[in-house]
Amino acid sequence: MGRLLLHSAWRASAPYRVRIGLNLKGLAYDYAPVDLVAGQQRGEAYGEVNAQHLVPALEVDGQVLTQSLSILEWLDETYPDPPLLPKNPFDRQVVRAMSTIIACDIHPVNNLRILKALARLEVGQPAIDEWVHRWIGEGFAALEPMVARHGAGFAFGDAPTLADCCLVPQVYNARRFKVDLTPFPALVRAADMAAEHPAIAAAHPDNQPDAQV
Ligand SMILES: N[C@@H](CCC(=O)N[C@@H](CS)C(=O)NCC(=O)O)C(=O)O
Repeated sequence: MGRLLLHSAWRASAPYRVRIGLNLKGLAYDYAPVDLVAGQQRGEAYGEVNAQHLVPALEVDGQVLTQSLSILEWLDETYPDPPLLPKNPFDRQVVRAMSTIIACDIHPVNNLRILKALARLEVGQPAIDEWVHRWIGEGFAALEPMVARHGAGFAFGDAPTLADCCLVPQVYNARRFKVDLTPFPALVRAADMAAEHPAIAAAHPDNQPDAQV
């Protein structure tokens, strides 16, 4: 495999997931920052990369892959070691269910474009904050017993999986929006432990070339 180029934004959680996956696989990649605050993702140039105008996009020898979960599955199929999914089909299903609670049910309703659309409808900041807290809270309430049951250090078992690729960025995001995480001790413990893994720590927003800290 030749050059990997990740179109990313330092604080955005979907590219953060892919950075974790790339680092866990030990893959070197080039980094193309997309300034979401300035709206660079909506420009014509980035539209040529990803017609959905969202990050991440991963260029592999000039071929463009989009959608963080399917990029992570592609990574796992192409570079099976270390695996991002357990071997047993029921276990794989649980890890995918944990991941999709975050990637399909929490994240899409709190994405930048949704919050901007709410603001355009003249929804005030306190109501927007309530919106974000509600959907993260509902998703985490479902995830907490799953992590408590299946986690053994990491979100599922004792090694990083696809679930950690999704959980670590979502907990980072929840803290950024000052969500009260005390009702979710198992989930927070798993995310904080995963965040210390060197490959996952290297993917942290503050460690990206476009970080503004
Ligand atoms: N389902 C997509 C979501 C991608 C996505 O929403 N990315 C956000 C950043 S986390 C984005 O590019 N937002 C730009 C915007 O809302 O304008 C994936 O998992 O890749």
